[in-house]
Amino acid sequence: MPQLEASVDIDFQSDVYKQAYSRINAIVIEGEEQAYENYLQLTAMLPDHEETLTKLAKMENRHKKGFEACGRNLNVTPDLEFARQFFAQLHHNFQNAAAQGKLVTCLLIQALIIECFAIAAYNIYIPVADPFARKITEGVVKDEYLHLNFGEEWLKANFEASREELEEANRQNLPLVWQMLNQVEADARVLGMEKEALVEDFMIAYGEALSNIGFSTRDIMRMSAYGLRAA
Ligand code: PL3
Ligand code: FE2
Ligand code: FE2
Repeated sequence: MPQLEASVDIDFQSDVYKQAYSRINAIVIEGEEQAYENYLQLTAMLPDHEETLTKLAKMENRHKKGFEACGRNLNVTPDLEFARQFFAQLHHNFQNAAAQGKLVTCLLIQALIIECFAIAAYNIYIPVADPFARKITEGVVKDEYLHLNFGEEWLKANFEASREELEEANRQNLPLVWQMLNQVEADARVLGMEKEALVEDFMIAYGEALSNIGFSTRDIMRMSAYGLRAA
């Protein structure tokens, strides 16, 4: 298990580690902040689920605080400007969809794509994290499964009506994930995380989600590799 052994060799106080951490930590903080805002925004489109969505949003706010503490613990200042750029396009697509009342697209972006990205990243990070961040991340990742589950359940219950919009939203947004992974590849490796492992875990989580919603294996193969070759 190279991922587990790697943690022994990592110098969490080295300049190269802290440099990489300033960007990855910022990405996670910004991602949690946007997730918080996105779930609050979703309450307007899903008033029946207002209470649940507000709970999910509050979890995201706690996650953000947890990851801010991880940065402070290592004496790292997060590069938030970098992180805003990192999320700019996905953020734009969510806002655009929300402005058009495209609930299905918003759910695909936040509850499926972003949550699966987070689940993959956090699970890969846990064995190579410093002890403080490991504890925090273990708590966070449990919540992310609840967020993913919310999206899955709603989309499953509305599968036939959502199907076409899901396919279109997948086509537009999944290629962004591969681009984002390319952008963090070098920094993630410094933290002991391999891009191949991130891609694999993302594919598994996303494929399972699509399956739970009602897509066939054939659909999933087609959809989940969308844009991967160009990346
Ligand atoms: C929503 O709950 C969370 C949104 C956060 C998205 C995170 C994406 C992380 C990609 C960067 C890979 C390294 C992660 C390291 C973990 C501290
Ligand atoms: Fe979160
Ligand atoms: Fe989440």
